[in-house]
Amino acid sequence: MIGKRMQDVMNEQIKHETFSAYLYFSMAAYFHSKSLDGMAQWMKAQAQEEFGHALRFFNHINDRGGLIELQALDKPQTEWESPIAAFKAALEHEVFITGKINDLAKLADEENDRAAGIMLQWFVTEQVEEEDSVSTVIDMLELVGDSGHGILMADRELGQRIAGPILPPEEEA
Ligand code: OFO
Repeated sequence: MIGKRMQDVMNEQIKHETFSAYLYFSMAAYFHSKSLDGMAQWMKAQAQEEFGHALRFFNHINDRGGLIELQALDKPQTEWESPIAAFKAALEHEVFITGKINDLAKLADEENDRAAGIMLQWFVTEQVEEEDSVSTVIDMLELVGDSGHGILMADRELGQRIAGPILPPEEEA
């Protein structure tokens, strides 16, 4: 059985992960409006991953007899100054999410909640990857600078990203 504090903070985390998806959909819409369809595709794949993250918390609360309570989402930002500004905002958001995961891991330790601790380990590793993949895009766009040709090449490259399943089949409840 999940403890009340862990249940409540995981419910909060469902909101944060779903907001991540919402924010990345908003960035995808921004990129489409600039005819950068590859970057839009990258963001849509990222948004889909975020739904998977929300679903992992949803399933964890449910599997442990807790109460799932969905919360209201804020409206995400809709415009950015440039493609690199959008990716920098995505990195800033991922750093925020990493902090939330670390807080959850700390709570799991404090409450001696081993089941949550094991589940959260996946997220600790995932956040390293999340920050790294956005940083790599930022590095690429910094190299390209203001070159229109370079931005189009980067757009083509980022459009190769394919969204995987929301959850791997073995984790679907
Ligand atoms: Fe869920 O990792 Fe990004 O936000």
